[in-house]
Amino acid sequence: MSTGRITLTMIKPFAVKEHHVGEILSYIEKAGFHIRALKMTQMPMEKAEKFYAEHQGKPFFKELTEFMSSGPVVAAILEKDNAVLDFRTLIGSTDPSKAAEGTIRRMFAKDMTRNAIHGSDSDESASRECRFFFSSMEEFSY
Ligand code: 3AN
Repeated sequence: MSTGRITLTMIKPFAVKEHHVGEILSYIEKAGFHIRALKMTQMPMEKAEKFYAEHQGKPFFKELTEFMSSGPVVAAILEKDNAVLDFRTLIGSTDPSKAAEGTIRRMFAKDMTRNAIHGSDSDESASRECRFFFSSMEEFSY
């Protein structure tokens, strides 16, 4: 059960290339999430493989890591009550054809790989992923 106040998101490369960063961040803030940290960065292949280590060996791993290292992502630490679950509701299903109306993936995703945005799947993943992208000096409570 995820009850913590923190989650990690990444706006994925094609959504950045297609200029959806501002609109997606706007949906996130309007849904009540507080941005504690924010950066644009590009993961080299080894970093993408580390971030998605739990999926190593799955048929989509190579496509996923190649895509995620193909261009810049926008990563953010988000804060809200029940952050992990509420954020996964806001982004919608991994498969955009199954994502509910009004979700970020329904609006911006192209397919399972290019599904626009990442959200942590548990409090434990959120902690690991936040430290993966940000140092304590890059995170703010204001
Ligand atoms: P989510 O991002 O919804 O938590 P995960 O953690 O199961 O989904 O998968 C991580 C990422 O791997 C997804 N965002 C998606 O880009 C990719 N992925 C997952 N399952 C598939 C699949 N069956 N085919 C292609 N890509 C997939």
